[in-house]
Amino acid sequence: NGRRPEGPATTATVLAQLTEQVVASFAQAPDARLRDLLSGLVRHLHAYVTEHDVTESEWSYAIDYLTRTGQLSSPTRQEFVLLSDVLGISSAVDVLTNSRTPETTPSAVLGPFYVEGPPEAEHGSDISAGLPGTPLWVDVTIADTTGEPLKDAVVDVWQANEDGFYDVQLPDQEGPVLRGRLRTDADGRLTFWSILPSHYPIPGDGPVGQMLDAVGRHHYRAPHVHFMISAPGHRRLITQLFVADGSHLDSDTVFGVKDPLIVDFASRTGPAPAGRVPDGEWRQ
Ligand code: MBD
Ligand code: FE
Repeated sequence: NGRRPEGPATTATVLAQLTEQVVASFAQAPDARLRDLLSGLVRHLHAYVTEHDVTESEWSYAIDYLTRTGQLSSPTRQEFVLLSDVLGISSAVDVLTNSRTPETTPSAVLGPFYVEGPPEAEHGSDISAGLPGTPLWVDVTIADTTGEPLKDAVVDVWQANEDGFYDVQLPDQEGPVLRGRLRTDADGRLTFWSILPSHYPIPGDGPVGQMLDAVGRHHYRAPHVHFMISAPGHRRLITQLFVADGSHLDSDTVFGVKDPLIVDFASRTGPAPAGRVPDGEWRQ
């Protein structure tokens, strides 16, 4: 930055005044929450550029980076959710959410690959449409916070394929696969066939991948299945279940693994539910 003739103390004073001026500019905001959030944002960002003595070229790089993050790399995908995820901000907001409303099963981050209105799936049906992979029989019971099974809960599920790609990432995939919407039965239960999810490299061809590479971080999420559970009169629960013998449980790139969400996807062989006879191993 070169020499500052007026000295650092003067610069600090000018900066502090600037911060207070901007914060004061929000004082009349009719929405108190908006005022607090914007004031806090400005305080933190001013402190950030000050502490790190950020240069104009660094700040314009940052703006260009965020601009690229917001650009569509495909018709449905830009990378702001992903950036929030790899910086642990999504997980921080999730921890706050969960601490406010302690659940029997913890929540987990939504991620960038939920698609509204997944196809309706029958109990016992196969949401993998015969894709290659280890067959997975999912049999879960949804209960309320008192442990009472919940009937007629709407449960959206989604996951990646054997190579770690979601349907929307596959150029040759027409329409949804490895997604479904099921309703719990009178016992709060739901069952379906899928395939075992594998560890998964988050999209690496955009600004987020560039940042991970620049700092030498790997791109992997631990294998997981997503759930979004809704029922009238209940808070919605968004969560994930992680495969206990999966990789990257300790180094999930979005910091999304919680111990109670790691479950045994037990190995089985032989005849399976819903009249299936898988060739080799299947999981439950
Ligand atoms: C995913 O599949 C995911 O679930 C999250 C949270 C972030 C990136 C990719
Ligand atoms: Fe995911």
